[in-house]
Amino acid sequence: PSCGALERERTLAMIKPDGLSGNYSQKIKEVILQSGFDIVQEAVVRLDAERASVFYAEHSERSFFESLVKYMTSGPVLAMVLERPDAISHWRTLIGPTDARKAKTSHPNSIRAMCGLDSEKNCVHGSDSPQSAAREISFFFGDVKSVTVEHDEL
Ligand code: RTP
Ligand code: MG
Repeated sequence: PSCGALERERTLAMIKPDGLSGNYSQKIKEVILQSGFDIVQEAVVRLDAERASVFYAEHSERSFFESLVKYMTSGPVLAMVLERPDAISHWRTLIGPTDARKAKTSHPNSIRAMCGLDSEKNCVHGSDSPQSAAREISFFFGDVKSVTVEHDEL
């Protein structure tokens, strides 16, 4: 249907290990709810190196990859499915630029300005496209469409 801006959309948000250990979850959730998102699903997850590498596979050739995997496995993360119209780009705008140091000067009201440290330890993640959102939501919460029921369970 062509309901445009009113159509609800889902994105995958994550509070990274530094955000959780720094006790920013409540503050970040307040921003989420005040911004009109519903938190559809949430889970605290501990990623191992293999899972973190799969999540960030698009960066596997980058010089920062090893350090990124170490960071993402340094403690548990909080994964959330957020829903509202235009959820993907709205959440990306709220979190601010990748480099939290830049965020503090150019986007002082952003979430990364509030709880991030530098270009790696930036406390939150957001899907960057509908394709990424679909992949990342199934990464954490499973793909409902692909669930199969064994015949003898029926
Ligand atoms: P994210 O995927 O986590 O939401 O972040 P993003 O789109 O803003 O940035 P991206 O380019 O996808 O990078 C993924 C994560 O890798 C770490 N990073 N470190 N040391 C560095 O130069 C560097 N660059 C990126 C950050 O944790 C970034 O969020
Ligand atoms: Mg990214």
